[in-house]
Amino acid sequence: MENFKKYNPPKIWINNKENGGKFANINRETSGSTHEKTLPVGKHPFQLYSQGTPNGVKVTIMLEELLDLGIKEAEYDAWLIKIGNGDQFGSGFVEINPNSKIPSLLDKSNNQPVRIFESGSILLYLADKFNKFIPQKFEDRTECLNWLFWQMSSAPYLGGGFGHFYAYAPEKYEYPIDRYAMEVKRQLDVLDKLLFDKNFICCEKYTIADISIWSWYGALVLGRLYNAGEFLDVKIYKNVLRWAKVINNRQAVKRGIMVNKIKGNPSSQLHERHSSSDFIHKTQDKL
Ligand SMILES: N[C@@H](CCC(=O)N[C@@H](CS)C(=O)NCC(=O)O)C(=O)O
Repeated sequence: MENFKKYNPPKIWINNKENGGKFANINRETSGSTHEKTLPVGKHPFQLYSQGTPNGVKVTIMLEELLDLGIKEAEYDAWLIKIGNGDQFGSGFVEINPNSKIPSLLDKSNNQPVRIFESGSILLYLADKFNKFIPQKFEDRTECLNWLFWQMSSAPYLGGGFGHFYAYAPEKYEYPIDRYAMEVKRQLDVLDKLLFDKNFICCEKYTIADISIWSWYGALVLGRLYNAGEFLDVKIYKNVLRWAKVINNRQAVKRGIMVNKIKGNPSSQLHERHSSSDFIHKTQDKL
């Protein structure tokens, strides 16, 4: 293993060095806020504090889908939390999510505002609240939740594992890239087999399972994540690709992926969203 630095762990790990990784300046081993910062609050029932990452877009896609069904109660203000600047460690954000990760949502439509964090929990909350994008039959709901939980536990291998070592680590190391590439390809194979004779992840309906899985694995096969499409040879996952393209064509998805986006073509970025008219003059990034 020539290109892998040898490391003898000390008895007790101490954070005493700059590791040079992309997020080294914001990573800490302690939780809690680093500075006082009140969060802005708009006029809509939902206040979203997020950035347009794969976890972030799950929520904006879901809210835009609900609005496309004519559900006005799903109107929202989306505020940008720049995680690269450490906004997730502001006191107001930590009150909503003590784990300091985007996305985080506040539902002001009740007497007592409700905080919701963890993208899977947010999707489930919105699906249950409006009875949409989740099967009603108990057995079907369970199958939908199987895949929602599958996504929540699988994506850290794709993002925190593969993406980190392939795209963000200061140097490329064969051992972790091999380990996580293998696992990500296995996950893609799981999905490809599942979608062989299906249009959607579960119960022949578009649900929160599709939204959550598309935001990571759909983005990956469409070549939008880590520039890794060729490396992972994603074109062999034909069923995943077919499914990803169908979802990519939904109007709510086209809008959802622009919200809180800070990368790519500037005209595809909507840093804050307060009204459906904010999308006018915006264009989706090309595949
Ligand atoms: N399991 C969480 C993961 C959220 C997460 O890792 N968010 C990332 C962006 S995709 C983040 O906020 N990173 C900032 C940090 O780690 O400080 C979820 O699905 O909501």
